[in-house]
Amino acid sequence: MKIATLAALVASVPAVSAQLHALAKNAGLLYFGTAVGPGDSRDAPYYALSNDIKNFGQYTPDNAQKWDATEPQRGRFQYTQADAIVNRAIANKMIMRCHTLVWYSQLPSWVSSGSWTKDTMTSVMQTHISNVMGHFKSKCYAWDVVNEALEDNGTYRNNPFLKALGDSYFALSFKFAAAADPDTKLYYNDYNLEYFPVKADGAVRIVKLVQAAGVPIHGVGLQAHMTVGRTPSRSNLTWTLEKYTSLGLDVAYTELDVRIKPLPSNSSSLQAQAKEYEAIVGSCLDVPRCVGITVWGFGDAHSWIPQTFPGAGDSCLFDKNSKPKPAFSSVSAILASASGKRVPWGSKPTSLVSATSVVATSAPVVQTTVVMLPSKTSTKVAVTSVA
Ligand code: 9MR
Repeated sequence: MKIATLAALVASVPAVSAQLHALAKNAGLLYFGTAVGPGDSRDAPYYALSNDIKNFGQYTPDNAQKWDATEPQRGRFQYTQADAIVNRAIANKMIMRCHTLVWYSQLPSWVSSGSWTKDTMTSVMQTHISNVMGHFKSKCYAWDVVNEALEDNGTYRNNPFLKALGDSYFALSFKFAAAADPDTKLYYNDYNLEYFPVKADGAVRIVKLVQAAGVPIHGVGLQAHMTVGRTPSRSNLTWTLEKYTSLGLDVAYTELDVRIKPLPSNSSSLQAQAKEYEAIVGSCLDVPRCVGITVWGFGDAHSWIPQTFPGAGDSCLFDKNSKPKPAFSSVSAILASASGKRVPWGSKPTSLVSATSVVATSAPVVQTTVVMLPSKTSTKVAVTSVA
């Protein structure tokens, strides 16, 4: 789409009446959500927006459910911060995506520096997963069970779990998770799957390992920490999402933001950003089993980007004063354009799930046929930065 056309589209959507979650639901998604954290309430306009279910129907805690927050010392579990977020979601009648259980980062030193055998690490993982998931049982629509287990070249990231257990830690994590809460959707979650086909295929390998072990896995979360000027096209993004739906899984964008560099942003970089947000949201709308979209914070004053990527920022849908940006309008417009055209996953007829003969029930989906996707050229984009 030409910039002029996009600008016309953007201008045609009155920001005040556009409400992301409401539009997403009308478009057949389960939710449009955001990450939330303890600092949110210090910014009144931001906090008010974050509690507005018409815009955000789903929360992910940014840090409160991570290992260092929930089990800082072995066997000592604490949930105060995470409970506050979950209670907010319940009060607002919002969906919770819960995040995350087995991850190399934000691990307390007793785990990262411990010396583990196969048996002791198995027991540590089982204790952690069953306590944390047990505490939030039946409150989480989905859990990111394993997070960021891949390097960008598709090899397994070295971490204490891999070191002790080899690649058996994937199936074990999902097995313990399924036992702790059989009614939640269990996800593998990672970044740069959108950029690097070799990394996306690494996630396929992990999914297949878990499936081959006879253990449930329900979804792949694509974090979508993107960079303006480098976001793949809508059709390439769709192609990546279909790698996972063809295995009988759901997909979701779980941590979306599109950072701008250099700063300050200007009207041209903000329009480019709007177009890239539109492509990402559009790709989710193109895939029947893409269940929802979560942004990793929605205001430029609250984003993690400037601290981690100096010189980059302005990555969100709202500016530093919680005013909607062109990207908010383009996302609203693309969601509005899909209104009524997409049947939500779960109630849609199986025929909509293309040739993958899957059983569409609320129970884990059983794949019965392997489908070869039409080959498409993927844009391999050179990125030097990682999320
Ligand atoms: O938003 C989180 C930030 O506050 C933390 O400092 C950071 C530390 O790793 O983690 C951020 O969240 C990450 C998420 O849990 C996993 N994907 C990448 C996110 C951004 O770093």
